[in-house]
Amino acid sequence: MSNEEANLDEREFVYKIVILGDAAVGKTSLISQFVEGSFNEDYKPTLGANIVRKDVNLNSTKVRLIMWDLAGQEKYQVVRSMYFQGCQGALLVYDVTRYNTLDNINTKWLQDFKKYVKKKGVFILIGNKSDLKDQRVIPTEKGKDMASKIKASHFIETSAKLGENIEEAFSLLVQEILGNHGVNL
Ligand code: G3D
Ligand code: MG
Repeated sequence: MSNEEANLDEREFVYKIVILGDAAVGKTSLISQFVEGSFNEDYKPTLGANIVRKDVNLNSTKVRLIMWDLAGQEKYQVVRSMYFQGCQGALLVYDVTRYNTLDNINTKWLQDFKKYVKKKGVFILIGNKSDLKDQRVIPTEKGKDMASKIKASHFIETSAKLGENIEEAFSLLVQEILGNHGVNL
């Protein structure tokens, strides 16, 4: 096997993604579930952000994900440009038990993402806390409607508490980013 072929077999990519959504929708919980045992975070107080790394393998493609998670929403206002710098994708997260968290996806979080991430930014919509069946106020259909309205690449409901659909959610975003960069799996 030539060197070139060897390289093709072991491609490595590094992508920065941001997790966006109102306070307490479950952003940090989603990351903790996804990263599991190898939880590895680096809190940047000046940015008000946790930066968490995870390596994922899709077929023979290695992707190092650098996930930026807001720690306290107030600092975000002043450091938005840093937060979004070099970002290739976003998880837009709302809480199925609180209507205003879905409204804010379109009016707040997506507006920021579009403003600061000009080219090649992909995003998926996540309705979290699907395990809280009695407290749910946003039906699945409403989430789907919002996803098509804002042209999200995908829509998925998750439970960070039970660990449901977490791998799937991150994997959908990674595949979308790879596709967006012309990488065929
Ligand atoms: P944030 O990072 O978006 O601010 P967190 O949100 O991850 O800190 O979660 C906020 C609260 O929601 C936490 O509860 C957390 O346990 C809970 N939570 C997150 N995801 C889920 C979920 O899928 N289901 C349920 N039932 N709860 C969830 P506390 O009580 O620690 O504040
Ligand atoms: Mg958090």
